[in-house]
Amino acid sequence: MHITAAEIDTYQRDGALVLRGAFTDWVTPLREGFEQNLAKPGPFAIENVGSGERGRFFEDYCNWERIQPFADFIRRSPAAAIAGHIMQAEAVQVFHEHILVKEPGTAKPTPWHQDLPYYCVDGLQTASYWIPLDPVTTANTLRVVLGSHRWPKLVRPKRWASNENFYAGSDQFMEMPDVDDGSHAILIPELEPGDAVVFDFRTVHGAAGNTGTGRRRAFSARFLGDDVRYLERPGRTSPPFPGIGLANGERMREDWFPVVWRRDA
Ligand SMILES: O=C(O)CCC(=O)C(=O)O
Repeated sequence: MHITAAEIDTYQRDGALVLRGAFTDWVTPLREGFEQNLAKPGPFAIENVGSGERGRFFEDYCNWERIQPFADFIRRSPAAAIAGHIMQAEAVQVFHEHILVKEPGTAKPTPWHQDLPYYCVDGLQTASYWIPLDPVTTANTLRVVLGSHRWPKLVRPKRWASNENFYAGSDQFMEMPDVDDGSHAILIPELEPGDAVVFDFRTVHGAAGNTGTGRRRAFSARFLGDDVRYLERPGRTSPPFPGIGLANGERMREDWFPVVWRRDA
């Protein structure tokens, strides 16, 4: 897929870009990957809806090496190359994949957040894909606050299930401002399966619940550019990567986070 200079500019300016039809051929294999993942969740799987509430909001991540369709997507789809171009990077490492399943009748929203504060990395060249595997409308799609990747401070991360602070006692973050008051440009795209929103790890995003009648499955692949380095956070990160063995400022180890694309010389 050819990425234009205008699309690169949009990504740099807005911290997000919509790619229509970019991964249509990957919808069937990724759905098969979801079935494998749901049948055998990994050690970090999360249920965000308690037993007293309606619906199910399931997440899992870091399973791509054991789920062939996910590994194929990361290594063989155009995702890494597109990420490299829009991040203006020379090489791209995979960080991890993430699946998010909201079953019909789930009121639980995904709260506004940035991904970077949950992660054990820092850097300006980052890209996360959000690829719906079911059609989404303005009622249940991803919502993105345009330009929020340039906010001067990171937003305090919270636990989605309980809204508690993700880290104990840290003053380096600001509280999430009110962005629902009309003061911010918010992208709320209707999408078909295989379309994508790609966004910077610092871009604020969220989603409503899924109160309709169909499932809402979204696949995410997350990529790192040249300037990304390991950063120890004030507690266990999400994903946690136990035993990573890196010190602050080190490049992410290539045996865990392989280089999946390089710019042609
Ligand atoms: O799918 C959702 O509800 C939220 C997705 C998200 O937060 C992410 O991909 O980082």
